[in-house]
Amino acid sequence: MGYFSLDIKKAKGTSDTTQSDHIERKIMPKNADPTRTHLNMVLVEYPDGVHGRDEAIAHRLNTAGIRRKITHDQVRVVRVVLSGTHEDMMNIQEKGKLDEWCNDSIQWLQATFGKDHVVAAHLHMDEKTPHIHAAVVPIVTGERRKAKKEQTDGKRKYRKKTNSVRYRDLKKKNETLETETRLLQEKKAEAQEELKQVKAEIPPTSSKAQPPIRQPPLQAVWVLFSEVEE
Ligand SMILES: [Mn+2]
Repeated sequence: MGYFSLDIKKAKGTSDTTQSDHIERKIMPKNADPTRTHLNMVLVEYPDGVHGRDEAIAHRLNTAGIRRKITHDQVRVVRVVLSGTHEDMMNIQEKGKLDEWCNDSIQWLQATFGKDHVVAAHLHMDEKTPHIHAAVVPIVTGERRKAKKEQTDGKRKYRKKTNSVRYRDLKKKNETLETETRLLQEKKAEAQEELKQVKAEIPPTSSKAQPPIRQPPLQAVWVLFSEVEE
């Protein structure tokens, strides 16, 4: 008996372009065999007008009805790689069952993460072992499990501050601002003093701006050279 392998990673940043370029072979990875790249397959159909993995991710985010702004630190896509041991995958391929394996894998992804969230999937045949790269957009329509857990645990995330707490916070904030103001005033006084000293050290003649030296027009220079040469 062999193993099925599942690798799940969140993509960092606001787009996953580099990863898409590798998956779609716009950038050829060193370990890929270009003579077999034509065997790679797109396993999830894109909506009309959507071309490729990047657009599919963006399209899902734009059409999922998200009402709140997505912050820069929120995960936009989860990378899922499905494969198996080399022996098993070769065995599946030799028996002509790779299509079946792909179908099963896509069905599992859709059943697990929701059909609309599985926005892209590519079968790679040009590396050592056949595998699928899937892109899952992690949108949750209900409450997040973590938020729900916090509520049941009794620690509400946004508790209203009591007036005494607010008074303490505001007092501290004011004190900080006063200190910052004082420091800035001191800095300003120092800078002004320095400016005065430097100004006093400048000799009076050099303070006058020199008139700019006029360069002859370029064409005139060229004519001059031609005349000299001929
Ligand atoms: Mn790959």
